[in-house]
Amino acid sequence: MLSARLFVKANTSFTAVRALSSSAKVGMANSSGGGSQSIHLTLPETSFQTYNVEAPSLEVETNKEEMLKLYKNMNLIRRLEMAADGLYKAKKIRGFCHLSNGGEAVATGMEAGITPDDHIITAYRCHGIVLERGGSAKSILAELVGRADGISKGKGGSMHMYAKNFYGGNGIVGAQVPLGAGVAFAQKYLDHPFTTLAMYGDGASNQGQVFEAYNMAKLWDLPIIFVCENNKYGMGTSAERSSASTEYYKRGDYIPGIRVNGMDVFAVKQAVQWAKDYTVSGKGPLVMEVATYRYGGHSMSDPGTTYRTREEVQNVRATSDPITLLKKRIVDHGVATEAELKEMDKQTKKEVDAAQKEAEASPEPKLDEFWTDIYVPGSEPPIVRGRIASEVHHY
Ligand SMILES: Cc1ncc(C[n+]2csc(CCOP(=O)(O)OP(=O)(O)O)c2C)c(N)n1
Ligand SMILES: [Mg+2]
Repeated sequence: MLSARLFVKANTSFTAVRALSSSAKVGMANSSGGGSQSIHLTLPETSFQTYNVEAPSLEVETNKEEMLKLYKNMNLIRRLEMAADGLYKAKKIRGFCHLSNGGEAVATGMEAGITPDDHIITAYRCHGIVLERGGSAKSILAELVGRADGISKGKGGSMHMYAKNFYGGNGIVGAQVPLGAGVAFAQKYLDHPFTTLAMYGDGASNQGQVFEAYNMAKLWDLPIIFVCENNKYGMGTSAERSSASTEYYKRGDYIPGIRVNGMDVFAVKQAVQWAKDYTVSGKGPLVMEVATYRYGGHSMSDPGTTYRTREEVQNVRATSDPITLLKKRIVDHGVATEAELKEMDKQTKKEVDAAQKEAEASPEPKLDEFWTDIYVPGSEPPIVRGRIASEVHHY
């Protein structure tokens, strides 16, 4: 009974794949052909719900090049996570590992809506964002298997990866939210016209520190977007069980908010672009709830089937999958055929397979690396203790 109720709830905020194609049409603003031919999309009205702010436009301009790039990136994330899944099951990845299958449109849409100079901080479900922020598939997979070519030199693992203007990969639920406010404060202090996306989950949304960060951000009108990634569960607890209100976009009270269909990469891009303009214009913070879903368990140690039904997962896959949604748009607009996209998928798989091979061939980090990247060079104390009291390193 409970799972049947969740099943319905989990799908109310998604837009079915079928609903999108009817409202889209191709424009010919630039008839020179190739990647620059303008394509006009009208997003479904269900794409956005707002709180104390006017919604972004549903009219979107894109082109062939962008559509294929978004498709490629989302597929790359999915393949990468599939490779991680296999490596974990083969016991080549140890420790924690949280995958983001189902949530690809969030990472890809966010990056498409900002520039590399904007900032992102998130929790542990971070592989796709690292990829979007410029980390290579090889560097991410090498990090997962603890090798020297890893993006954190094999010392961080799944939850602790960084890239330019990306501050992790944080394992403590919610802790990244005030840190994100700090990053946004730095932008304001330095007079930089860049926004910060501070991401957290539905499970983190009720923490006190989230509301403390909201308060400081509004007091100082910081250029920050508090992105609540509502994937319907925090570990094995549904959003409805943990939150007295699941309207996470209204949780900012005095901060305006927006709920976005997080399964539609163009809706995410449009909302983030709009939110960036809003937050850097001096109007202060926004709360953005992205409605998404995770196909896998919370982490690799959770089969993800004890607190929800297999039918629920299958139903989301069948009706709201972000990659299928974009694929349909691409085909409907004559940008590429199913066969051409299949060929692209094959190529993406090959790339990830090659990256995995290279990652596994990478050496383990040298033992000297135990003592690096702890302090800013020049600020080290005379000694640092190792794993046991007698293991001491002198700088
Ligand atoms: C302070 C703290 N409390 C508890 C945990 C254990 N924990 C890890 S993830 C998680 C659930 C978080 O769910 P959500 O915020 O919805 O993120 P999601 O995993 O769905 O992406 C919990 C309770 C933790 N890592 N940190
Ligand atoms: Mg969650």
